[in-house]
Amino acid sequence: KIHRAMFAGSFDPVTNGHLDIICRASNIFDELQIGVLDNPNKKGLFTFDERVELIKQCTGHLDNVKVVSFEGLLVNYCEKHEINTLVRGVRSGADVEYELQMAHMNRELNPNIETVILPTTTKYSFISSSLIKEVLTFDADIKNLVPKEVLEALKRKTNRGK
Ligand code: COD
Repeated sequence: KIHRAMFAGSFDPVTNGHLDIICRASNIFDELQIGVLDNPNKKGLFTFDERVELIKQCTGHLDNVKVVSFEGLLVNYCEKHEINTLVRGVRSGADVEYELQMAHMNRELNPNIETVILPTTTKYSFISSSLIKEVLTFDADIKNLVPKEVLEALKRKTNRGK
């Protein structure tokens, strides 16, 4: 039986924290799908296509990783595509609270799909897409926080950064 897992998010944009979870999860499961939420009502900095493209560029070296889009309930997508595990990353106690609530809800919606929570690598524990966008508006140096493709894309999009 193939053990397929899903790491879902908005990834606006993908960071070194996300990538760390992606690399580690790809070592655990046969196949890891990165599910990018396609929500036309939520306008991010990057368009849906740009977010997908950036993740593809940063994960091209990982053979068993596939980038996909989903809309609607995540567990419905997973059931349809024979994915039985949801991977989530946690950085802090606050993340744990939020992730537990999501895990319980997803289990209520589909008891056959388990959530596996990976703790962040310490050096990435303060990184979030939203904080990166915030500090960039003040021209902060974020080269250690995002993959180089994302750094270039952020500079192009915002005309900011070092
Ligand atoms: N280190 C480790 N992990 C990290 C880091 C870091 N520095 N930064 C982020 N992460 C983890 C997050 O904790 C999360 O697990 C994952 O990376 C993705 O993060 P985001 O912020 O890009 O995405 P989220 O958490 O906003 O994504 C939420 C979903 C889109 C998955 C969720 O809203 C969803 O499933 N929506 C579809 C509708 C649905 O099914 N809703 C019911 C949910 S119970």
